[in-house]
Amino acid sequence: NTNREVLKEFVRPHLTEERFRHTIRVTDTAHQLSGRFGGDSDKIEEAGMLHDYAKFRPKEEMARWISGSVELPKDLLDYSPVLWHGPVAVKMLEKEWGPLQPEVRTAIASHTTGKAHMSLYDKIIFLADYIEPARAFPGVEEVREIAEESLDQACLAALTNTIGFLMKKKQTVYPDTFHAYNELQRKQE
Ligand code: DGI
Ligand code: FE
Ligand code: FE
Ligand code: FE
Repeated sequence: NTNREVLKEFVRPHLTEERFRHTIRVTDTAHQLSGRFGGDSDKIEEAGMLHDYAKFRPKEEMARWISGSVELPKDLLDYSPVLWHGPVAVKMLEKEWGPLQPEVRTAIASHTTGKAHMSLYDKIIFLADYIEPARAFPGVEEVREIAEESLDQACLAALTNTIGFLMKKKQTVYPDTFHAYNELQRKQE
C-alpha cells in the first residue's frame, strides 16, 4: 500500500521508535475492526497512522494551538495535557500534511477522550488505540473479547475502564469522556 508508505515516512520523524510501532499496531488493529464493522480502509489507514502525530509536541506549543484556534474547545486547557495531542494534531496536520477528510479529522481529534455521537471511524480508532496488541491495561483482554462482537459495547467497556482508572487515581475526567460513556450506556439499557 503506497499511501501507508507515504504516511509512515511522514509521521516517523515526529515519533519515538516505540510510539511509531504503536502507530502501526493501531492502524493494523483498526483495519481488523473495520473488516468486522465496516468503514473505508483509506480513511482508517490515514486516521490510524496520524492519530498520535502531536504526541511529543511541547505542552506550551500545544496550549498555543488550542488558545489560537477558533474551533478547538478552550476547556481542554483546564484538563490534563495528555488530552491535548488529538485535537492539536488535526490543526498541525492541516498545515503540515494537507486537508483531512472530516471522518479522519474527528477520529484523530477524539481518539483520547471519546465524545458523544461518535462515528464508526471515531469508535474504531478509539478502540484500536485501546486494544492494540501491546496494550496491557487491566481489563484490556475482556475489551478485546467484546470487540469480537460489538463495537459499541467494546467502546463502552474501554470508557468504563478508563473513567474508573482515572477516578481511582483521583484525576479529573474530561466531560466528553462522560458524554461518550453516557450515550453508549443508555443505548444498552
Ligand atoms: O496516546 P496514547 O498513549 O496512544 O493513548 P491516548 O491518546 O488514549 O492517551 C491515553 C491516556 O489518556 C491515558 O493515560 C488515559 C488518559 N485519558 C483518557 N481520557 C482521559 C484521560 N486522562 C484524563 N486526565 N482525563 C480523561 O478524560
Ligand atoms: Fe494518543
Ligand atoms: Fe486511547
Ligand atoms: Fe495512540
